[in-house]
Amino acid sequence: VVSFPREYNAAVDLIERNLARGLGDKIAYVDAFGPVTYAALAERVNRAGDLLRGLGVQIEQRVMLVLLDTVDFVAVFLGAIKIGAVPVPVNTLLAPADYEHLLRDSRARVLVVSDALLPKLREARGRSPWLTATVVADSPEGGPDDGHPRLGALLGRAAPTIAAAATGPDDVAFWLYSSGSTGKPKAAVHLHAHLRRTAELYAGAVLGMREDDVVLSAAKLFFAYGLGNALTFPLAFGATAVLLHERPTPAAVYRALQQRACTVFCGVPTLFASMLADAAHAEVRLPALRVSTSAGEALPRHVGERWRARFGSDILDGIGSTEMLHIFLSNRPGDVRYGTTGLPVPGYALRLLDDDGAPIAGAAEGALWVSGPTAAAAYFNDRERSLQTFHGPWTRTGDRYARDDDGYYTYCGRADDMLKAGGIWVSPFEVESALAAHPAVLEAAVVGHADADELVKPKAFVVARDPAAAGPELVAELQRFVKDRLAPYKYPRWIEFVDELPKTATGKIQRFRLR
Ligand code: 3SK
Repeated sequence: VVSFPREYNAAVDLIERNLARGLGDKIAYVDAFGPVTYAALAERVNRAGDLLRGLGVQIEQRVMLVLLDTVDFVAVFLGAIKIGAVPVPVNTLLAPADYEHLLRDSRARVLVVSDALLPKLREARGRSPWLTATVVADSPEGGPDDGHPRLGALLGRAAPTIAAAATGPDDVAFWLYSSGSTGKPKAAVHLHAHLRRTAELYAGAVLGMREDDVVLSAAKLFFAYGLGNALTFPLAFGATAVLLHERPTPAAVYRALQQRACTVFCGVPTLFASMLADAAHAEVRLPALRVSTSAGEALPRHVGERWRARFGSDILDGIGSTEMLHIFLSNRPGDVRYGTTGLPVPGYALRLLDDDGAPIAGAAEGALWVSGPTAAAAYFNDRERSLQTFHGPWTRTGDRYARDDDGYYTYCGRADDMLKAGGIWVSPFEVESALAAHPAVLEAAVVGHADADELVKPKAFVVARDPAAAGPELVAELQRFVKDRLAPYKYPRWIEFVDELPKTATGKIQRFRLR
């Protein structure tokens, strides 16, 4: 792990190092508009920085990005960082009222929004007392601009070279909103040093990312997992990233993986399961793929094993968080234990705490805390929730984990999703995993539900692989299936079939909504 100079700017580091290495003509990105070389990207980053300066954005001021995954996202994100401003990429799937909160909370001065998404921000824009300009970026399908300037035209008039702000490694570089499972989103404040650190600790040391990699992330860039996968890591290693602006359906992902001969694929468990279940692509093989990663929620063992059997490469299940920026606990190439989340990523320390908050040694189950050099400095303007999460060098993850004698960690569920049935703790995740092992189940979520006597028991919401099969017979079959595998008190007393499960942008099941 290299130490940082006193003056350090993350955008300069991620972009200019590749030019110094002679990679100017190499393809950095392929998006829906075509390929972009490292030299062209460097220029576009400069132009974006210059245009933001021209709009009056000053050091430490926020710029909100509501952008689909195209190279414009990368250019505006890094251009803002280069001038010392603070980009705040936000979820592109939110409702209009959510954007009003985010614009006010962040006090963003400039909004850069994809034209296809502008209609959702029309009202929110007008209600923000801080916003001074809106810039509209082209999306592949097109959309309105309501008379606001187009990003492409502004970039064309901006300067191709600019001086970087004299920032340091501990300066604020960007914010990411963490949705959590309850409450209003809160902004995790990240520093210039954090991007390079995640690249070294996870992408370099765990994934072994290198210059000849071609990376596809199904997780979007506005999400910490996607930001690392498709922005920080490829740029840190001079690799190539493929950006998908559309929804990552199995068909879209298979197409991109095949067409671009991707070597690294970053997905989430539901997508891996749907790709394996997709009969239309049952014959597809992916010979270029050397490794995949999974995060967002724990990867069921059978999904990993079936992927390995089908494609001959592994999925490395890991866990990270918006607060820690990327993955801090993960399986390793050549050392994958499906059903577990593996070992701590070197550079991060983990501990399990008991119900009294005392650290537990050896094999045990408890609340997972993490310490490492990429932890957010705080949640912006939220002292109360910062105090609950950040304790000196330690960050409370809110997850429960079991550690075995060999030091491998297995996910037990969110601390606040645990339920007690008959006075005994039940991990919803354990029941969900048992259900997901049944061939008729695509995915499942389990919550506590009170029976007629007000006693809480597990209830399951199940997405059936074949909706026509969802009925009383399947309910009885699934209940029997779980009883055969788990302690009897854990079986779901009720099963409701649903079309899909409510999830956060990061793919975590929102059990509170089901409750
Ligand atoms: O959900 C995760 O495991 C994750 C991984 C990397 C970065 C961010 C998150 C939330």
